[in-house]
Amino acid sequence: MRNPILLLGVGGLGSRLAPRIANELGCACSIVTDDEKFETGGYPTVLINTESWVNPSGRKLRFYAQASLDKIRSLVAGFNTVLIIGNLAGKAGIALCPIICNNIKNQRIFASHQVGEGSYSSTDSLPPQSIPTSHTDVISFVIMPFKFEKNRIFDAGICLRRIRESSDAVVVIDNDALLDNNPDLTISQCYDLANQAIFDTISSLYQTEFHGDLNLLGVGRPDRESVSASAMDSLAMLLDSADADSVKRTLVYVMGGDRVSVGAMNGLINTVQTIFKKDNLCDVNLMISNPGHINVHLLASVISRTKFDSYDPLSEIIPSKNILDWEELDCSPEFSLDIRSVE
Ligand SMILES: Nc1nc2c(ncn2[C@@H]2O[C@H](COP(=O)(O)OP(=O)(O)OP(=O)(O)O)[C@@H](O)[C@H]2O)c(=O)[nH]1
Ligand SMILES: [Mg+2]
Repeated sequence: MRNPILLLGVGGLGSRLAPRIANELGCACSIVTDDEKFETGGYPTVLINTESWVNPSGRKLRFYAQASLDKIRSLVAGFNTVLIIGNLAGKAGIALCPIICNNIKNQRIFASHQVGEGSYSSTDSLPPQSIPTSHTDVISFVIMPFKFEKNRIFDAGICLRRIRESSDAVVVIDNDALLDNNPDLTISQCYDLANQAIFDTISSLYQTEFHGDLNLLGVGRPDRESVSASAMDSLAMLLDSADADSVKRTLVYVMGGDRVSVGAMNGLINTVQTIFKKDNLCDVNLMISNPGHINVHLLASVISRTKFDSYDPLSEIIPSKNILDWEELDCSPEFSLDIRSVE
């Protein structure tokens, strides 16, 4: 990961979480949202203008977002790493995250093309920001819906697939796995846990290596008595979304690690290694945060199938190269027809 780093909050959750993390870390933050009431707090913000639509569908929102792509490009200009925080359980996250990732990727391809061909000179009409952003790395942090959010599951599955294609790494926090393994928690406690885990992971960025795969984030509960109990929560959450055999690499975050005994730490790592059967591939990250709480998160790189593939069942049969217009994101353009479509 290379400096300068930008945290880009997308949609409702992104715009709530990104400023909080940026404030703590002291790094740059920008927001893309469709919420007119969003208080920017001084952060550079692109507001998607949906004209007269009060509650546009996701596809309508995506259509209107295309008019703001230049503004989004200038938000990320000059940054070497962009960390996108988006909610694939939310309408805005589903609508905007894929086009933002795609936009940054295409810009990268375009810029390297220009440089590769040697056709760029300072007098070209190419905007100056195209050069510094030519190697922007994109790491996307996305939240997946609860299984009862049936209307979001399919779109979230497709959206995740698109984001994987245009990001250098994706970190997934699955609300559903969190709920499955902690049914006693209230929804807001679930949110807090997931958001804290994103916060902890991004806060320890400088000690973390992301691999260009899908990374699943298992979240431990801070109210457990021991590290191993908290680690079991994270493990259960991970194994809810993927098989242990498909995990290529695991990173163990121990929050409040200064208060954990060396014996407990050793036991924890041995257990994780046994489960994933990958000797020497377990990194231990000791994080001293959250005073008073000892907590374990697991970040696992997954190489094969996850449960999210089944969110879009056809994708398991038909590869994306065989899907007509896969590169074109579906949206609802504004046409003036005699037949009204009321969304
Ligand atoms: N983990 C977590 N999930 C959230 C949070 N907020 C919303 N969600 C998920 O997103 C779903 C939709 O909630 P919304 O409040 O519409 O989310 P939003 O990000 O504001 O969505 P938009 O307004 O479309 O941007 C919820 O049912 C949750 O699954 C949060 O703070 N943490
Ligand atoms: Mg919202």
